[in-house]
Amino acid sequence: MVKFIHSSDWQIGMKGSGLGEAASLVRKKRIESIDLIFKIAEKKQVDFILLCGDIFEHNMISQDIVLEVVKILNNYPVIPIYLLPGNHDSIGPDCIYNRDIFQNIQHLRVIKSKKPISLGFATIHPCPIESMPVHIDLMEHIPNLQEESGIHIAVAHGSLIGKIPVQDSEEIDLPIDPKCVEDKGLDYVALGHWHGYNAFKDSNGVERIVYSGTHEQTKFDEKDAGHCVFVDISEKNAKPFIEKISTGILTWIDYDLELTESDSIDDIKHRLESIKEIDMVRLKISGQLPIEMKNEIDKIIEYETTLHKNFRIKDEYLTFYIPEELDASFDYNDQTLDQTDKYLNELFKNQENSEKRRIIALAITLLRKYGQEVIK
Ligand SMILES: [Mn+2]
Repeated sequence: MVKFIHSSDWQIGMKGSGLGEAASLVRKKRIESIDLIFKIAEKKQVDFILLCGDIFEHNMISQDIVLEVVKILNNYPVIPIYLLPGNHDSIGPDCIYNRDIFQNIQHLRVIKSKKPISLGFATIHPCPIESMPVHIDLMEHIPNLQEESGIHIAVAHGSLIGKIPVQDSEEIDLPIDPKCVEDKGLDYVALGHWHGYNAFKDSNGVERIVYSGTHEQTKFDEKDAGHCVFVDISEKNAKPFIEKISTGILTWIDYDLELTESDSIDDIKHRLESIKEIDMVRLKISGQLPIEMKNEIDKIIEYETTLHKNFRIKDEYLTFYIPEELDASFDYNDQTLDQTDKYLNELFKNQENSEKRRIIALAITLLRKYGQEVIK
């Protein structure tokens, strides 16, 4: 029987330059959330933690950041850690794990060779990236283990052939053949490289190939990121118990807000209520609305920007159309503004050019928005 935590792609030290002001927060949280992985490992009383590459964003990460990570690892000295480098923290003369600090961590073993690691109750079969690029199956060297006793776990950092749009193994970097489970007789294949959680079934319908995904989401567009995986395998050929456990501190959402003319301002506010607690929001807003709604929509969006740690808006599919007639009954409590509004309404009525009508309608909308403010 073996119990372990599978994690990967911490990408510590990543810049997050696409995240604007929130980048420093994302950098900080991804270090903090490492602690959650260890807390889970402790609670589950695992035999070890298996890290599947790209733990650091690159090999030149500053020593200050390295120290922050090592401090966390050293808070849990009884949990053995097996770390396979990926393509970001790649093996070589500059490898980040060559630094003295890592040699001193007694419970950490950085895996740089293909030699199987026997733990007695189970065997880890490493598939290190020895040089880049790699165009042959990373699992090629693993022998057939069908007749071998004990539980066999492979660990690799790469892409499963045929599970991403590029089908040809010659064209994908770091290829892994998904048939490795059947071909080699593996009980579990722990993978890193993809940032979302993903589990794949073997020909018997048993999930044995798993990407834990990153422990803390790095950007929008990552599906099902922010987890580690707890694995419990009772014996060779048994169905592994696999539990995806949340470790992400920051919450992210890509939210589509489709608006129609029949949506009231209250409806829109109500729909946005559902995302108010989310830290990182990318709002795609689309629809065709009458121009009178523009002010209110702008106000809602302006307020929404204050609710999140990072707020992106994509509104190129939101258009405002010009109605046949504008509501002429607007009272500013100011004679000059009343007359200006009336004048613009006359111009609107008499104008036939649609582009000019749009501009006049917008002018009326803006006058109504700011006119009231100036006479307050
Ligand atoms: Mn990678």
